[in-house]
Amino acid sequence: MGEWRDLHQDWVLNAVASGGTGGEPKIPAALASATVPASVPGCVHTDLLAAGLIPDPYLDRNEHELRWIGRTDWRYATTFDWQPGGTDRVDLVCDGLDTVARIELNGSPVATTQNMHRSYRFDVGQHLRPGANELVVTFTSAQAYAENLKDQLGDLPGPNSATPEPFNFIRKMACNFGWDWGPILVTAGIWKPIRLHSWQTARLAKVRPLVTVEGGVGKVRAVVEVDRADVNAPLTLTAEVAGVRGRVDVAPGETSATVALEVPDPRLWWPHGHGDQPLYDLDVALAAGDGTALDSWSHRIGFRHVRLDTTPDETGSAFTIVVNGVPIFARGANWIPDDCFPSRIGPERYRARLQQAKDAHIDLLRVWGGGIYEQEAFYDAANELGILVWQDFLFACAAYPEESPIAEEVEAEARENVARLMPHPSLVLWNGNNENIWGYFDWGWQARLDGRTWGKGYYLDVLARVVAETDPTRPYWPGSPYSGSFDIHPNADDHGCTHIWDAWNQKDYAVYRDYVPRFLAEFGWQGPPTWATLTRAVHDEPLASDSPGVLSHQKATDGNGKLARGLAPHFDEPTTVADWHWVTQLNQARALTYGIEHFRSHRGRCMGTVIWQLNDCWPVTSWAAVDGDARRKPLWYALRKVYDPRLVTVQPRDGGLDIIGINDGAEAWNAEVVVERRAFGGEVYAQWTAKLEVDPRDTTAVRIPADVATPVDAASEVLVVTAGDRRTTWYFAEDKDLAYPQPELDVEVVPNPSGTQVRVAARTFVRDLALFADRLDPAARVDDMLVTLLPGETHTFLIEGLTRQVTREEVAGAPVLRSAGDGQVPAAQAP
Ligand code: BMA
Repeated sequence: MGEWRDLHQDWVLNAVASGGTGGEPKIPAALASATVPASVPGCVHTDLLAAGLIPDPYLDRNEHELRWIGRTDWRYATTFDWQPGGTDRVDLVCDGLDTVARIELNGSPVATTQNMHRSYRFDVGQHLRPGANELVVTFTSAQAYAENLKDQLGDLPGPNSATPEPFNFIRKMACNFGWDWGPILVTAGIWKPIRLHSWQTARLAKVRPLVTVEGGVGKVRAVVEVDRADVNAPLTLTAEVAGVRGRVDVAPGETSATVALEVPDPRLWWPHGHGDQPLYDLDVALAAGDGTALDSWSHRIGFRHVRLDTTPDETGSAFTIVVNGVPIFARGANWIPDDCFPSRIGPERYRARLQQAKDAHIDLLRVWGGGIYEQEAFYDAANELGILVWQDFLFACAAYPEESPIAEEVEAEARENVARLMPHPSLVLWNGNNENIWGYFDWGWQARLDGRTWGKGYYLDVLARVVAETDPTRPYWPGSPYSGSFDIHPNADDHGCTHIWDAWNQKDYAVYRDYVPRFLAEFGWQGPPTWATLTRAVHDEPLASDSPGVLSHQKATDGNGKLARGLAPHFDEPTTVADWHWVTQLNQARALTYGIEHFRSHRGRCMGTVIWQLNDCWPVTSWAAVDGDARRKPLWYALRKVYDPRLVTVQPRDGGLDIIGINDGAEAWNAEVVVERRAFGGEVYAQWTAKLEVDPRDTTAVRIPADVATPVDAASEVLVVTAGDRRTTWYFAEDKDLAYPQPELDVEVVPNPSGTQVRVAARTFVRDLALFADRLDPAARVDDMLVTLLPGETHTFLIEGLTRQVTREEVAGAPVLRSAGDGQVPAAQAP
């Protein structure tokens, strides 16, 4: 068997040159001659931070002082002892180099690379020597490389950004160049493992398991490519899964072979909520003709069939993910890199973030095209948790050149990553790009392009071909949004997948009801990060929604203006930073609740909602549900409610109000519905009951009688709709026009073995009661939020992670305990 050896020790780092243009800051004097201990895997920024040489780029406005790092060339060097082991080959294997690298071993050039998204293997036997060896990897400034290529190929249109950066001229995580939620931190470094691999005779170069289910039979074709040191050696290849074993001979000279296995009646893998996630070990082994083991490969796989249903119908064409024959309504979220420095993201963090997604009933994550093909641990967690993964190829919001060297890099990167990720049953869809076809249609690109390439060849040809040749078990779709044809607008409501951004950017979330997309792959609303996260990152005195640090942690064009204009139709203008923080967060939760309830009520025609976005890469005001310090924003709690597989909602339809029961599960849902129209004061003005019967994976509408649905005083009444153990409320006016009573709450703090309980008894009607545990202790979290109580009702919150005892007085009011309208009490009534 071959032998692997990590080369992760004793690295140091030096700045070697400033590749910057245009008067950018040069290397600070203190760093110019410094030799810094380097972590491998890792990156320059985190090493400089660990050495105390730069301030934390995530804090205050530090990011802006650190632009020089991305404009500098960096040299990584290590020495290691090596003794010849008598093997045929010794390869240097680099799982990930970020990005423009020159590798030298003992002073001899080994290779140059220019793609963060690929791995590399080089035969270095001739450069190694017994005893001490020196390995040097020098990174050219990615910024300078991209700017040079842009100058060479000519600029291409990108997003409507105030600071256009050349991210489309380099195969590197695009959002490192800044995004409307991310800072500009252009990294460099050995971001994944780097190792020596010594091997003999032959090795497994690539294993592509084609896994599907036909007629109840699990079919696995392990398609293998072999790398030979000995061209003439006879080899055997075996593969085994679920006790079924197959073997083929690989004749001398042959470099590929396939083992086909059939597993009768395997347990099927399902997204959560639809079934279990059984995983089977697939073991592939390569041996010499005499039976000596040479190499092995193992991966957990899952048996499931997937297709994308895009069948034309009377209203357009569908976009439905069908797993094991069952059309799935995707309750999704978009995923961005969880850190600007992705080498910091390990298996535990991936697992925790995906668990947060699952806990909010999210069953699909879309890995967005401005980030990375995520690390194995991401997909492993998705396999285990039953979360479907839609993977974008890495193109976002810009025209991309189809010329050399980008074209060759794109194809190589696609071939490698499609093969790398195909063992994962969670991966169900490959998508060509994010918003580039839309950009071509609507963002004025065509005039600027004047006939030059922009990526169409990738999306319609290259990537489609790579998926079809490498992994024909998975569907490919050219873009998001895309209608399926260049004759139909890419963002057409009736076809394919859609993004809705006019709500946030120009209009109001009320316009969500003007759309019934077939599959909504992006829509979102901003809100600030949690208070603990904001105040860890920003130390402005005084802190305000527009103080310098807060503004630097708001990257969207006119983001604060949009937050304010988005509040105006719904809430009174907040006057303190604490009220701004609470009300903008609440409005974010309201916006997505409003949209998702509407879209899910059209289940059937619409078969998915993928919110923008689950997570953040640093502390920032953004569309995320979970902030950059992993804390859950009110939106997360709202998602857990509206993504409940069984949801009851009230929707205006045809001049009246309908109760809609939505059932994503495989069992019928039958419940008695009780509708009450109540005054905020508690009086019941009308009551009506009905039966709600919802078939599996279906919706049912029940019309509320007009007299029940019509208020006497729109400002002070609420419809309370109970369906079995689910409840929802409907209001006849916006918050700013509602006459909420001043909340009267009896609060009790009860220490408890699993945390601290806060029991809140409402003497008045209280809407969207929220307890902000992070205001008490940054380490604390609360189990629930946005709870509506009728007079006389009680709710108990559980706070976990408190590092100190808290008192009733601390908990009982703002800023810890908040509710809708509590900051809007007219000044005359305020205490
Ligand atoms: C879409 C996304 C992202 C962006 C988001 C918010 O355009 O694809 O590029 O961050 O909207 O503006």
